[in-house]
Amino acid sequence: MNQKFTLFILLAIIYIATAVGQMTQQDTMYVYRSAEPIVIDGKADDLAWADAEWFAIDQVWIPYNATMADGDFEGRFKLSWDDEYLYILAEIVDDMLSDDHENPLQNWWDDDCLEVFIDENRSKGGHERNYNAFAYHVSLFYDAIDLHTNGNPINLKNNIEVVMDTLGNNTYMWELAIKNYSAAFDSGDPEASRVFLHHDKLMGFTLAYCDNDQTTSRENFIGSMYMAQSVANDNYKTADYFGTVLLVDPNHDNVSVDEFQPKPFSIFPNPASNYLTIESAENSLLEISSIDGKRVRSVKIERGNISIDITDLPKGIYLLNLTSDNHKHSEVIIKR
Ligand SMILES: [Ca+2]
Ligand SMILES: [Ca+2]
Ligand SMILES: [Ca+2]
Ligand SMILES: [Ca+2]
Repeated sequence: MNQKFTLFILLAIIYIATAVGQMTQQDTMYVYRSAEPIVIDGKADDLAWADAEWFAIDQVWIPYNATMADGDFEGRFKLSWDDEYLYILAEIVDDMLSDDHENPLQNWWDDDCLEVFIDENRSKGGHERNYNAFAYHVSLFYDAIDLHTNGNPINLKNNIEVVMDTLGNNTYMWELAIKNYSAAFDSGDPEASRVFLHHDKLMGFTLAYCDNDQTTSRENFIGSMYMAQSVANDNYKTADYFGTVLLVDPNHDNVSVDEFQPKPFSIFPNPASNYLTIESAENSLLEISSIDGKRVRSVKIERGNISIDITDLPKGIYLLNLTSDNHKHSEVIIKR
């Protein structure tokens, strides 16, 4: 078999596997750059949406694995991106739209809302009282509620542009443009931590819907990722179970088959206080340097998982380098 044909078969198998199976933490969603800014109007007529793949919102997390009546809920979404935004197009069927709490900061999860989970740098780890990741509850009134560092809800609607259009037959088209921020996000000065997107970037992402049908509370919570029962409602506090998105620019120079493979290294949590976990698919050399260039760690690691004790490092910013025979990876890490 020639190489191209083998590759075709391989891609076909991957495609079929993703098309029929549930999305798991082992899968990667390839998300293609939009050649032009997407118009946020709840209409799917932008060029980028034409070819983008649908992903299902079909995992009932609450009550776990419950069967929902026909027409109660159906959801699917597409993703795209450019330097400025991650774009979402979500088609939602919901038999009753409901928002019982006039104050957007009260029981925000109990009203109908699209819940967008984003871990900008796919660091994984906790995000309940920090901005290592975001869990935007986007309401029917376009509020975007997440938890603030003090544990109280905060409306981050400025981070998101959203329009929901009614298509009829209880079907609604949500279109969103989302600005991205690092863990240093400060709602008082958001631009200081703004992150722009680029080819080859890995992000943590999951989309969900909180469905309330005029009963004053959420009856069903449905998401795009398979979740084990014990952690089915944990996405709002940890990014460990988010899905993986790989941003691809088809016009990028040297787009090769190799670049479509998942990254060989994963480092988390970031920021970290005591231990860094390195997941490495290859034997490699790990080096950590302080901001003034002083090397503070140099460790040969074998493929698999390894924990690095960083308890003794002063708080601050470090550069971590991983070098294997085939790959080189650099990442800024924050020691808390
Ligand atoms: Ca549009
Ligand atoms: Ca419903
Ligand atoms: Ca993160
Ligand atoms: Ca509803």
